[in-house]
Amino acid sequence: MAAVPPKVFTLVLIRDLVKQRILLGMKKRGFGEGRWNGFGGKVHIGETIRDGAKREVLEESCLKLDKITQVGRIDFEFVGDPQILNVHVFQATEYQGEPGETEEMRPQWFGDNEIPFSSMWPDDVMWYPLLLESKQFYGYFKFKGLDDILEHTLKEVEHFDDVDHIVKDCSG
Ligand code: 6U4
Repeated sequence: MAAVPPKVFTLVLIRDLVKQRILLGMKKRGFGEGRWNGFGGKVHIGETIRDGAKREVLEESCLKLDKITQVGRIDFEFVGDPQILNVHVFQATEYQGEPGETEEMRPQWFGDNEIPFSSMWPDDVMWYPLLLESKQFYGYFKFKGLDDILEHTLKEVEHFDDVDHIVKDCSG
């Protein structure tokens, strides 16, 4: 049987390095509903991963980003689902506009020391420390359901695969 190609996603964390705070959104619907998370979603065919990330931020938080930097790559596996999620994690420290609530997300700033991990995906408490220390990382998390992590790996990396090529199919 042919392997199921992974699905490519983005996740963007907007950080205010001066005020030492991070912008998260309360996911109001869909995958991850009821959890605080960065902004992002599926990359569309015909756009680059980087452009897909900026598009999702605009759609979900009303903020326009110019420069975003990749800080992480995380692969998620869910028991019983053969399709792996490849999530490209970016950071932005500058933006245009003001955060605004949308149909999908309700944005809110949190101090770097007050991140609401108990209302977030359970992997986040493991890798946010690397993000906050400006380290680049690769993670793999195997979930059972939406709450239990059965296995994981997390390591620092030097570089990432290209995120500026046009995505030609759902697997990037
Ligand atoms: P639709 O409903 O088609 O608009 P779309 O906005 O394209 O969906 P969405 O919102 O379902 O995609 O994307 C899921 C988001 O959740 C992505 O930003 C990746 C992120 N995500 C998925 N699993 C995660 C996890 N375990 N931890 C985490 N973020 C996760 O921090």
